[in-house]
Amino acid sequence: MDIVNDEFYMSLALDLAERAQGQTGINPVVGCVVVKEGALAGVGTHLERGTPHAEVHALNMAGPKAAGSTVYVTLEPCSHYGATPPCSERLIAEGVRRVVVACEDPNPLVAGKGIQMLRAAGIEVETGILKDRALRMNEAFIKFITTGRPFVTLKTASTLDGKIASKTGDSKWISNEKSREVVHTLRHRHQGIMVGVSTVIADNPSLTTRLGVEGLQPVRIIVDSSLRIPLDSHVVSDGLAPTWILTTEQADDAKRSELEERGAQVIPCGAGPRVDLKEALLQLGQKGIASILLEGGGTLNGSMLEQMLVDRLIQFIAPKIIGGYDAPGNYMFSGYEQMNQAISLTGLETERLGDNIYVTGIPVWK
Ligand code: AOF
Ligand code: ZN
Repeated sequence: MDIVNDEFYMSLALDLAERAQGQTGINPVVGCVVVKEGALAGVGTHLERGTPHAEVHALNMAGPKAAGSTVYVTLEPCSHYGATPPCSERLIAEGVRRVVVACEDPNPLVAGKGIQMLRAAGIEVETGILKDRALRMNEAFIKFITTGRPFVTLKTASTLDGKIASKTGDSKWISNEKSREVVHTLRHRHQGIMVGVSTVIADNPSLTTRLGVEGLQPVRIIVDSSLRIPLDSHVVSDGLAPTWILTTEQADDAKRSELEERGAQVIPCGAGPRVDLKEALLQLGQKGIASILLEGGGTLNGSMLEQMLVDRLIQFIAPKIIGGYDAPGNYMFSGYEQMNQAISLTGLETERLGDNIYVTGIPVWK
């Protein structure tokens, strides 16, 4: 049974924010709830970059009821002039009595100044209500706004013995239907999906979001050092979502033109011979990508891990053993000599999805 208190209203604000994950681009997801004399007076969500912030929608709905109200907001109200005027000024102008905030805005333009402005105007401010959930929801925004680089979630689906395909390359299907539905939800919530060209050659995936309802289509990002990608592959020819190909300055000009004629963007990252992955993430950040779902294969996963470029790891594990000395694994790299050098995960979360196991955690970079 829910108890009506600060957490009750903040969890509604967090639900509103969470439902908009994937649609705000490099902006955070933010929810806001206005409560006056024990009754809901306004609700709002930030919908899209460049459009009004959550507080504005909720205050507009509340109208004159905003005066003397309590406002719940999942992220510290902003203090800067961006695409819109500062929300803190608006809250002050409305005569709000109390503001409850889940977490501070890590944007250096805000970073505590919004809360200061509210307090200086005599508004009671409480912070930290359901903070962990609020931080988790905006983990990509937090990384992006503080580093300029996208948050990378590495996702794999493997057998119990850590294989992502059989020795002949068969991989349909390792995980169950429920796990695969979750993957489409993950795609919906990320701005880019990244794979290596070997995956495109082997599986010819379309890398689109397919949900029971309409989903968002992230940019398809292919790591392809020598532009081996077939011109008739789905990602180049189907036009269902933008396709960006990361390559090197050594890439063949003729192949590059052929890809561009078909609508793909070709982005050189470093002098070669391999794609400079650090440089790639920097360029993707500059192009407005704040979150990436890395879907393999094993070699690209391994390189990204080896270079400490992964921010979250998600693994779906199926209760199957396929064996095969040469069958590809989740994370292929030369590896470490000692167990104490192993990459370890913190903040572990697990869930049963039918007979599959979902595990996620954050790699600890020493
Ligand atoms: C809020 N409420 O709903 C959001 C906030 O480009 P702009 O003007 O939309 O500014 C984006 C920045 O504003 C973003 O980086 C973050 O600091 C804050 N987002 N703040 O008070 C909101 N979406
Ligand atoms: Zn704002």
